[in-house]
Amino acid sequence: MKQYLDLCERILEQGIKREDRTGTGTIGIFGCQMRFDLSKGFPLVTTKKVPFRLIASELLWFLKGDTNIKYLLKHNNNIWNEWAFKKWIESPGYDGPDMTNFGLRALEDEAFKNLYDEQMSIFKNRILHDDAFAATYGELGDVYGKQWRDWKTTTGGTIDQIQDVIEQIKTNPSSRRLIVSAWNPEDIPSMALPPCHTLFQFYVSEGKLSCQLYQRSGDIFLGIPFNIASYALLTHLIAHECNLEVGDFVHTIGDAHIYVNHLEQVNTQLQREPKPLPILKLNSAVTSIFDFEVEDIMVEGYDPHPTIKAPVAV
Ligand code: DHF
Ligand code: TMP
Repeated sequence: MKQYLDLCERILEQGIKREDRTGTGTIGIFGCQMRFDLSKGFPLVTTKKVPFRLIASELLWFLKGDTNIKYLLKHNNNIWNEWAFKKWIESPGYDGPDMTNFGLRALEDEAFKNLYDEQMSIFKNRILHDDAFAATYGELGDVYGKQWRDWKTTTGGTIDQIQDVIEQIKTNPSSRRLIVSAWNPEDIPSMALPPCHTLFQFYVSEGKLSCQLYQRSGDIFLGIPFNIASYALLTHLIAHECNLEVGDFVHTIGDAHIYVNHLEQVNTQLQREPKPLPILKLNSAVTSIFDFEVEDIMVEGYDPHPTIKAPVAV
């Protein structure tokens, strides 16, 4: 994972300070690329503990075409809660205490944080136990899952981009058009967060499947370790279904930034010695990418340095 640590170092050295949408502040650069040879181990950051289970359940959620956080909550995965919660507190149906700007306020005000934790816990409970509530307020809008599996066409039909790209990889592997796009300009206004991983392309050569992702915006400390592992896993899953070996995962990032309240955490990581990469194990009995469950996906030999906590900018 030297490339990830090199990128952190480069942003610390060359990054320009900028204000950002969340009001937190970042230092960043524009345009960078990392390349991971997936045959040399699974690229899960080792200089802090990255919860792989959450990455696997999030990817399976995308692959199911699901855009409601209820599935994630059932899998004890809380990584998308804040963005659904934000839609809820901004809706006319919400009549609890004022939660405006909860992300930043919870960091600065202990009493508010308790109030926020309480409201978030009520929200999560309702998503899990009240189907009608979940159907409306668990929805993140037409985010990844929708665009990947169920892209709306102008003629009233839909396109399953994942199914189609797998079919093309199997039947026309030398194609230069093996692309999936999550960026649907018409749908952007309905999304809780416009897709950060916007477009990816596959490439088959010498029996190996490679993937390149264009990510428009990357939170280097929190989001990027998830994104690297998620696309590495997706490449493995598709290679598994298509009887190919894995090649490279190429990760291209547009706005690559470190939030100013993650600087200490990034420095802690840079002081740590990277460990050997784990190995990914897939249940070989599962053949279709759409049939995988979390239990069918495991990493072996993952022995990371301890967790480093950081607040997520909402
Ligand atoms: N917003 C921002 N500002 N950064 C993001 O990385 C981000 N990622 C999103 C949605 N919005 C975002 C979706 N992915 C975490 C990781 C990925 C992610 C969302 C959140 C995160 O908080 N990870 C923690 C552990 C979380 C846990 O254990 O529940 C970590 O330490 O990696
Ligand atoms: P933005 O929409 O203003 O770019 O904010 C999105 C933030 O979330 C930005 O810091 C990038 C980060 N992010 C990731 O790094 N990876 C992800 O997968 C997602 C969803 C978000």
